[in-house]
Amino acid sequence: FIQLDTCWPPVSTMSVKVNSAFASVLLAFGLLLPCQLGLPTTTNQGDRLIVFVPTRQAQLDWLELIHSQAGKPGEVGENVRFWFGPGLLNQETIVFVPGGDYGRLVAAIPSSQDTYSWWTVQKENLGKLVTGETRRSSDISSAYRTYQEIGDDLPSKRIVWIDAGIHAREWIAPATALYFIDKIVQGYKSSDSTIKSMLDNFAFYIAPLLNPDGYVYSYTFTRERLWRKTRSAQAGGCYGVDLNRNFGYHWGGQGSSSDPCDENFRGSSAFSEPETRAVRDKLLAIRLRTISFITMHSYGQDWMVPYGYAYNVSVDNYAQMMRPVQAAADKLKSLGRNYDIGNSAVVTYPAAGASDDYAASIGVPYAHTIELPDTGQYRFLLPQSEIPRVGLETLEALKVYLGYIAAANQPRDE
Ligand code: 0X9
Ligand code: ZN
Repeated sequence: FIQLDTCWPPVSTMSVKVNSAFASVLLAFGLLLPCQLGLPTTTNQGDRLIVFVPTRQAQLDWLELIHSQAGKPGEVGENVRFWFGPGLLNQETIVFVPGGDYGRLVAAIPSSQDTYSWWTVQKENLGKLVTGETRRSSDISSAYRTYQEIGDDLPSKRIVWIDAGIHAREWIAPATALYFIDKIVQGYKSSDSTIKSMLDNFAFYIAPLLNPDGYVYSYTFTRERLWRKTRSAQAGGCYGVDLNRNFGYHWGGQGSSSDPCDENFRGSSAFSEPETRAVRDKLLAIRLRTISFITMHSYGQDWMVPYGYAYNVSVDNYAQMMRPVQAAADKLKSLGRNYDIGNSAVVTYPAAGASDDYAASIGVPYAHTIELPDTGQYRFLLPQSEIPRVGLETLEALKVYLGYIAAANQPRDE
């Protein structure tokens, strides 16, 4: 999951959180701009790091004794921290000594019977490092970040949800989601005013690959490039569920199949799949803050509005929902790309159990399936040379769309 956010005024920061609810691997990175004040101040003056090299058993025994005194009130070793060791003879033992304990410890060190000292102070000014490290830097990776900066949530922002890759073969969708992430991060850093206001207005929750198993299968060239579903084992020796038929709103209806071998297999029950459950659980958790839900697919060049589980069913706020969509389509048209807009069953076909319907059903004010290019020349096999154009036009369209929503809507309170 990728979450893009900025600090609420007056401070500004941006964080990107990536974690996959679907894979066992957790990937997380922080990406920030200057945000908050530095560390709380504690005095660690006089803290030192001492390196001991015991060459005699008595010295090693003494280190063990000090080691055993950790946390024991009144003992010399009470506050001493062993960062390394004690180990064997002739091995370094690294010890952190708080400033207030230094004198007492040094007085207790058994004197060397050799011509050289068996210990040296490696860092006299460790306290400065402990307290003096500030994280002020506009560069993502050149400073340590706070928990909040790395991924805590900012409840005041309205959320824009963007997902992609729920269908394995629709490769342009995850590519476009990644393009979007890249450009808004770059744009924010370079103070692009439109992108800055977009990120000041909204928190972005972006899941660029909702169906990783299917995507991997499609991406493995010896397998099936045109695979659509997941890869879970099903009855009858067939594989996969169409995740976009597995959501729990009018699950089982038109355009979905009960046949595990069918491309539109809906699964054994609503939310039978971990991928759809993960989406559901996250969406429910952020429901009241989420103003827009966008799921990216291909192909067809359509920007759609629920409901799509049947013909002649519509959301109550259809007209309201269509306004920013119209603005987006106008923008796309000016960029030479014709999009069809409207009710999803009409624009494509009835398909029950899809995520756009589910998002609308739980009260998200704007919910869309976007079918990215093209319209039939390459279909699912759009060459990757098209990524920059599709990425750019989609970014421009989303800017217009979100600008419209930002102007027309206040935060929800329910
Ligand atoms: O069939 C789908 O899931 C989507 N088209 S695709 O070719 N990408 O598979 C369209 C879904 C539209 N939404 C609803 N009908 N609810
Ligand atoms: Zn699709």
